[in-house]
Amino acid sequence: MPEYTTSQIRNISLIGHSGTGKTLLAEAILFSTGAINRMGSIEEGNTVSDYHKDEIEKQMSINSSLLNTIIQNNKGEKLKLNILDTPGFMDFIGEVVSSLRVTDTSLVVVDASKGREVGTEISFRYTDYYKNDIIFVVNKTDHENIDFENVVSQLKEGFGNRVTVIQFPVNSGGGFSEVIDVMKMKLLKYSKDGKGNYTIEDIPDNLKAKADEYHQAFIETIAEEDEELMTKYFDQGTLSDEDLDRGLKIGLSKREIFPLFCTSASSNVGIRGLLEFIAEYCESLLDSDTESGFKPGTEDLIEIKHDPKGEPVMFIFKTVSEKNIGELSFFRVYSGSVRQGLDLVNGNNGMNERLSQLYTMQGKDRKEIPEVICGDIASVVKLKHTHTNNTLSSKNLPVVVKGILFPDPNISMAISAKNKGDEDKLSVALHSFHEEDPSFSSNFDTQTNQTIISGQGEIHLQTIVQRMHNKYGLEVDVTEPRIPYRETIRSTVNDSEYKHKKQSGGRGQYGHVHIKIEPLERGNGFEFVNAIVGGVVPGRFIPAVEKGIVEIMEKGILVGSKVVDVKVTLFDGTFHNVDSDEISFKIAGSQAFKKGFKDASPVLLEPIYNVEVVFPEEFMGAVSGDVSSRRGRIMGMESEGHLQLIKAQMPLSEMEGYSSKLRSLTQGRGTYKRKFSHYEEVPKEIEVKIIDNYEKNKSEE
Ligand SMILES: Nc1nc2c(ncn2[C@@H]2O[C@H](COP(=O)(O)OP(=O)(O)OP(=O)(O)O)[C@@H](O)[C@H]2O)c(=O)[nH]1
Ligand SMILES: [Mg+2]
Repeated sequence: MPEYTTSQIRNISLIGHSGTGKTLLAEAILFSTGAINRMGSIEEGNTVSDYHKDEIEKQMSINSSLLNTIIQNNKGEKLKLNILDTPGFMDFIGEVVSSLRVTDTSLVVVDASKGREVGTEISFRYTDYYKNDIIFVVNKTDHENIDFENVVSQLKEGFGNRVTVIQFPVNSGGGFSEVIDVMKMKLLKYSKDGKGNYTIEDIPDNLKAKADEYHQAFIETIAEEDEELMTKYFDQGTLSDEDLDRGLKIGLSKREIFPLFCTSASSNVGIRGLLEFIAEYCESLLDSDTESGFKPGTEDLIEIKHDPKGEPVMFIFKTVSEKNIGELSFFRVYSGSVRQGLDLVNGNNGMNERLSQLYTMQGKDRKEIPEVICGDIASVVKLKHTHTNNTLSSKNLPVVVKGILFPDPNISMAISAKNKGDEDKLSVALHSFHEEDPSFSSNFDTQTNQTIISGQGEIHLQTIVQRMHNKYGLEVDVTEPRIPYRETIRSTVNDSEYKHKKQSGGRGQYGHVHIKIEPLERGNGFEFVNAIVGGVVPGRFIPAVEKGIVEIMEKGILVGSKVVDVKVTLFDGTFHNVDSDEISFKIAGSQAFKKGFKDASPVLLEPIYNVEVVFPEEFMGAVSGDVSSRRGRIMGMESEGHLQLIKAQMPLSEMEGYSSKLRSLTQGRGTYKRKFSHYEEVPKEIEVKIIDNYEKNKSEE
């Protein structure tokens, strides 16, 4: 049995803008609590969390890592703290959202010298969906020239007055070592040896007024939570410690208060105070009653009680394929407990699954454990039929709990193996990367005959290509995908005739048709009408005529792209008793179509995407100018805090390299999403160029 119970487990995620110090903070937490006996550093590439080769090379997190340690609350009770350290670079947002799904509290880490950044805002936005409790951690308080109060007001501006200072720095800058706790109303003096211990002293006179002000603001935030507290506050001018404790817990869980701490991960200052707060006030799974789920295959809601003695229910939030052991699935238990050898059912696909070895994780290090209890996070090897976002549960209680909402991909590239013999390997690799990271996907585009990979940004795709090389020895070419143009017509041709006749000894070939070709409304595809009377084309050849037309439409006429939105009426023809056959009528149909199509004012259609661009407002001119230069139409603008949102429609053919352009225009702070909307005619002067190019390439081949 583990030495802790469900009420003694806390799960937190570290989120926020890249480079704010999440990974080093995690390292400092492990070190301060004795889980490791030496602090690693990002520069030396030896932190517990950033252990992958590419993370060490790039000195940034790419995957979320699971860590754990023991903390203690005021009563001396030992709690297990699970930590998910997530990457801040937005290309890896998939790792963030999956971590939010299984943690109750998120520490939003902010760089004291930079304040609120775009990654602060984006990661925070996702916590809204998963309803994580929030603690702000202003890290790097040891930087010179920081303006703590300005950082606090930026955070309040972005996230409201719920942002409430609990600890503020006394001596920010190089020698940072002292903070004032405005709940305890004490000065905490941290040791300078990096061990992270502190001694308690009274608040010096010159800081009393400031401490009082923050203290008062804290009490008022709590009092605002409900009427009873407000009345007490008005009557007594303050709140009792019990009321504050209770109000704080409720406020945290209702996201009505976002406590704020200041730390220096590199010198281990402020961390212990933060951990004491987490131990005292953060939720365990038992503080929320149930987990919402569905009866498999239906939309019938099931509420699963967070009951340590209940039927086992576990949710897989992450899959990693490790070199020596194969697939490792990370999960959280939401009810009951699970052990090795337990038989469960996968609610998503109905398959049975028996659990193999279970592990608790410290970065890359695994320790085998016999049991994982309700609320805890751990990993299991070699699940046969179970993937990220699946629920495994007791056969007595088949269920699918609310899954992770992975963001849609916003960039696509075409990929091919350099070595033709590697194509199977490539497809295995693509499948496995999607398993590991559902924010990445791949598909074969039959229109353009290309394998397309899609993800959250250029770096995301580059990282995956690099991993393919490292793990599978795969050499690949990555190029911009071909644009899936379409072809259609604008006018009607009443009579297009073609006679296919061949007399070359023996039996000849004969097929002869008259067709009418007319445009259909956009999106209506193809319609074929048989208007033959008197059997001038015998019934048995009519499907062949249609087939010939469909085939040539698939192949395309102008630039080899599919023809759409046309109606064809077969209304006349002739046949030969001996020579007519299906092939002849197929040829006649396709040639009559080709001829008529060229006379029916053919045009090219291009895919138009709905694009949403989010960026700080100071880049408005640059971003909107760029959208227009890409033939984009701005459909609307909204602002959210100091962020600007542009909604536009843009042709796919103009979006080449858009994400890197947007980054360079906005100092890395702009992001965008895109989704296919519809097809539209290509402007004439551009169409001419596309057709010329196509002809040129064809004659070269
Ligand atoms: N001076 C100072 N440097 C810090 C502190 N915390 C982190 N750093 C440095 O800041 C850089 C980024 O730290 P990381 O811990 O990798 O930041 P991160 O938030 O995990 O970054 P991503 O994984 O890219 O999101 C490294 O060079 C750290 O050594 C701190 O408190 N003070
Ligand atoms: Mg990191």
